[in-house]
Amino acid sequence: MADRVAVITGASSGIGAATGQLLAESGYEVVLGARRVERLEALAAQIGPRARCYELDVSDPASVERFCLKVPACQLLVNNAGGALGDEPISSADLASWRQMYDTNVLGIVHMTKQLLPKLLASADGHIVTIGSVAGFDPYPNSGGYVAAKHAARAVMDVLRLELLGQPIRVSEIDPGMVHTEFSLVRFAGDEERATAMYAGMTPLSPLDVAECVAFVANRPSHVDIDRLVVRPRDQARPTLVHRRPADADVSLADR
Ligand code: NDP
Ligand code: 8X3
Repeated sequence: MADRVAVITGASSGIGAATGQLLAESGYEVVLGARRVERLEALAAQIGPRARCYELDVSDPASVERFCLKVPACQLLVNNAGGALGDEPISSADLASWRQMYDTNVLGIVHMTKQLLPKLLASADGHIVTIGSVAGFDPYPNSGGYVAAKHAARAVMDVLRLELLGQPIRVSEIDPGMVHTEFSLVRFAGDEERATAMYAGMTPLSPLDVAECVAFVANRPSHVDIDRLVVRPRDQARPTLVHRRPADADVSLADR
């Protein structure tokens, strides 16, 4: 396992950072990518010699190409970079945000796959793991751009699996429910009060909970392809159905 290389996008925070750390601990060499390089460098220093990091904007094909040129070989690609922007209804959709969410959550997967697929196949045991979301199969109001993007990300993974049948590569999707990361802070444009309120009275998943799912999926024997893994907090049955202890059941996203 010591010579296996994993590329993790969006590794400067949350699920991506936890995945980088855990995969390194389980024997991978990890190549970390994100736009905030100083954060990547801090994480890489913490992980030690098993980690390298480079600037990466998955929505920019030139940035993806530059990044991937620095990765000579690769067995595992974790498409994690992504997130939601805003919580307005479709009637007042901010199209710039919709484009950015599509560029990052969907085309980011395509750009990374196009660049790394030859190396993944050359490894004779490649694996693409994408962090989707429960939003990718269970729509909810006031996040149409994110819901649509995660549905599209799921479609991309499903088509890839069909197209790559017979090749030495697995295609997996992990769909988390609520995870306590910077996700809500980004969605609410830095409004800490709203972001904190999202998790009031309930216990969300931690980034490590999801990283452990990535490691589990990646570390199955080569012939075992976990197509899809859905993981939620016990307190969340559907995106909009969250159990909250009454004392602090104060929510900011309309119908949660
Ligand atoms: P965070 O906001 O904590 O992390 C998001 C990561 O994505 C950051 O490292 C950020 O890095 C990176 N990123 C964003 N845009 C780009 C880009 N254009 N190019 C490269 N990296 C980018 O959130 P999470 O850890 O929660 O999110 C990780 C993934 O998990 C996302 O795909 C999200 O949709 C998904 N998810 C999250 C859930 C949650 O409740 N938190 C639930 C279900 C799925 P930087 O800004 O430095 O580029
Ligand atoms: C985000 C998960 O439950 O907040 O991808 O929609 S949820």
